[in-house]
Amino acid sequence: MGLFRATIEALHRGLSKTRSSLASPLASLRGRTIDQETIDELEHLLLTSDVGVTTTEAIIQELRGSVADGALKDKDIIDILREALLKRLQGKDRTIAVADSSPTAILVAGVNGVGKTTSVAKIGKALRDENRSVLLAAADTFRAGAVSQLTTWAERLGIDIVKGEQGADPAAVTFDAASAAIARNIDVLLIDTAGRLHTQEPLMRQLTKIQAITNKKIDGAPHEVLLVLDGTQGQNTLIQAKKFSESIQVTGIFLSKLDGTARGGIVFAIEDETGIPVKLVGIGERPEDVEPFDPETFVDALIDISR
Ligand SMILES: Nc1nc2c(ncn2[C@@H]2O[C@H](COP(=O)(O)OP(=O)(O)O)[C@@H](O)[C@H]2O)c(=O)[nH]1
Ligand SMILES: [Mg+2]
Repeated sequence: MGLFRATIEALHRGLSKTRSSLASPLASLRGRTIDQETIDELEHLLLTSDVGVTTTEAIIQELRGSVADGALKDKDIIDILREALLKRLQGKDRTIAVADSSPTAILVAGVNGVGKTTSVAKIGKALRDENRSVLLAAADTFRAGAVSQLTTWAERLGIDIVKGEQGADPAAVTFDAASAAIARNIDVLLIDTAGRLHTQEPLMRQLTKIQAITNKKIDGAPHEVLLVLDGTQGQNTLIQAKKFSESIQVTGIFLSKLDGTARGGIVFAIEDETGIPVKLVGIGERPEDVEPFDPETFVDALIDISR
């Protein structure tokens, strides 16, 4: 789905905190002879930027070999790192899946407060801006105020919504919304769900049920199951990704709040540890603050290649 356009300016703004943790110290390594000592410093830098042990070790090990071979003598440390980081992110399908025949159903899940509802609004707006018809399903019937929060977004964005009473069965709301999506010939159905902890067994089962109901109503649905992870939560997100994957088949990650963290490096840890591609990133609270995750744009913004 040619959904989103990545703009380096927007990401650059959003990632300003991450950049201060990674790019500034990185800049001080610039111009230095790349020897084992420089590599040591780079290793420390990557580890403190939440890039994670797996990615850091993989990159550092390769670089040590190249230093020993004398292959890096005349190279710029930034170019080398850029190449190494990009290599880690290559070969993943980051497109948003689309149904052969409408509607496409996108299920959005995650723990409390990570930005699920906001992300649903963001995706809804992006789709609507491309003249696609969108329907929201307010399947978070658990938390007080959740339905009205999504309803407010729907009204602001001029998007239709299907909802139930607070406390209603979210699977029933999903069923109604899927039926409406078919009846109204909607392009994309976006299903917002309640936040839940992976320790809350009944709630996790409910999510499995929502997924199953969607599939029963719409062929091949949900076409995307996006897990929203909060970029400010660091290593905690890894546990969430693993646990949710045990209940539902997560097809992509929406990494929210990248504007609020100095830990953009978490993208590498998430992909290395879970194998799930980051597909979209949230860089603010406004509905337009969403970007597709494009490795090149992201790495350039992260290490500030353009300045
Ligand atoms: N800075 C920032 N805040 C965000 C982002 N996405 C969501 N939020 C905020 O996070 C809070 C929780 O969002 P909400 O969508 O209600 O989370 P939910 O409980 O997962 O549905 C709200 O204050 C949002 O405005 C983001 O990308 N950046
Ligand atoms: Mg919500």
